[in-house]
Amino acid sequence: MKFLDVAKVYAASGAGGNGCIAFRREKFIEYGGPYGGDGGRGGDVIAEAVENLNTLIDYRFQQHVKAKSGEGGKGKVMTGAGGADAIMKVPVGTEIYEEDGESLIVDMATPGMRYRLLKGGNGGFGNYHFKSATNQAPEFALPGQPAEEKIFILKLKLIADAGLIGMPNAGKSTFLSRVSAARPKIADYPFTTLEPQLGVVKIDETDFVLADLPGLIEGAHEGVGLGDRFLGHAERCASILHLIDGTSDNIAKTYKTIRAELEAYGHGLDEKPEIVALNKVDAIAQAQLVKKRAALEKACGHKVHVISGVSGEGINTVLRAMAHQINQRRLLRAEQAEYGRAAPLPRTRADRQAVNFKAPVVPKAKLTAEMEAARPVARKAAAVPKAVSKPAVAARKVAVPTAKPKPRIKHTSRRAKGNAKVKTKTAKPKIKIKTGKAKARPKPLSKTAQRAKKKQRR
Ligand SMILES: Nc1nc2c(ncn2[C@@H]2O[C@H](COP(=O)(O)OP(=O)(O)OP(=O)(O)O)[C@@H](O)[C@H]2O)c(=O)[nH]1
Ligand SMILES: [Mg+2]
Repeated sequence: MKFLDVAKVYAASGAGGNGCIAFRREKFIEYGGPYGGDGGRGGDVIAEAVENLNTLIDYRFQQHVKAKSGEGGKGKVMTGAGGADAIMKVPVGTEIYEEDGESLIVDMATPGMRYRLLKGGNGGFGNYHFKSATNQAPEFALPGQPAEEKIFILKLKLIADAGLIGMPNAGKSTFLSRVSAARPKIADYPFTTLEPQLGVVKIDETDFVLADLPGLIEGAHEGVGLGDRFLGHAERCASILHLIDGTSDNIAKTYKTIRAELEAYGHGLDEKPEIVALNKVDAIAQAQLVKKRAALEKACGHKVHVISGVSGEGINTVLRAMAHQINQRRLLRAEQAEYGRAAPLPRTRADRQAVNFKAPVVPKAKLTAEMEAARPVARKAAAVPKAVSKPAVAARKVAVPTAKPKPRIKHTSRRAKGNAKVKTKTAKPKIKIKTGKAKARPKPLSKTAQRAKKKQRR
């Protein structure tokens, strides 16, 4: 698939549907009143970062993105259907700019991220909405809100962990093909690579994405050669591998030229940690190699790796140095994500005390001992409701156990209450129940006594 890292897109959201003017006309319903529904909402234009894309080529063929408009309202107070959103799928790492290409709107840096670029218009109110006591038959409705339109510039900055930079023919593509499964074009003429190539590298326990960028030459920042437009892809890299062709004559000058281009480009690229490697050592004599290496170390001021993309010499050492830098950044990002996360709300009392340092922090053991002492008193007080009168409280049964252990009363019949003695299901031990009411109640008469009483009354 062809690589495209800049695209211009004309986008428009959906307009809102118009409100409806309608009146209720039904048999047996006089003065039905206003009956027009609201218009539907227009669709939004939403950008979504997706993982399985690594080019903006789709926007070369589809430069216009338009969301659907909302439908108008209908009679019977029916609201119009909302318009569908237009989703712009972009590769992860795409930056979306205003039309000027300078003002950044959003950086779609994380997979699955969604951002609303344009808002759909709201639907207009139907005449049912304006019904009131003073205007019972409004003959007007509102039109839907208009759509928004805008031109966006999309710029893709590949999410690679490491980038390969250097002069044309330095052996960048050869190195990428050696360390990954990528198969970029390799040839002994300058500017063989015309667009960035990605490859996945595995060294020890680390996997990372390596980007092979087109070569830089003197004056690239002014547009010479392919210019510095692809350097944007190195901006997000944790590590930069600067390859220098060991077979060339003036190695120190080559190094300084590329550094000058990085500084001219800016965007923090010149401050990134850099690993310098002298390439094609298989084609250099040992005596010359020592001299060249010393010259390069003097120019860059730090260690220079000696490698060969063809023979594979020194490649693992360079990859390990890159992996170290990448892992360091990954750790840093993980830490930032951890500390940047909002603290959870305090749930327990101890948590709240930890947050609100003014609250006295009482040791838990001490607190429970005090509470234990206070608990029975509090329970007794709670057991007597205020609304109950004193005689009623007196009449309440008070069970006094005559023996231990204390049994539970499972069932008490009325007669048992009257007899002032209760037989529990467990039978033993016996419980005496003192009841004020029970004493006052007369003993039930026997049947013969009842008959005699009746006769007396007659
Ligand atoms: N002897 C030797 N030749 C190499 C080595 N690496 C690359 N070459 C040769 O150098 C030439 C250029 O290699 P590329 O990998 O295409 O160089 P590049 O940096 O990608 O060049 P551009 O894409 O034009 O920027 C090819 O002919 C390779 O065979 C190496 O380690 N040793
Ligand atoms: Mg190349």
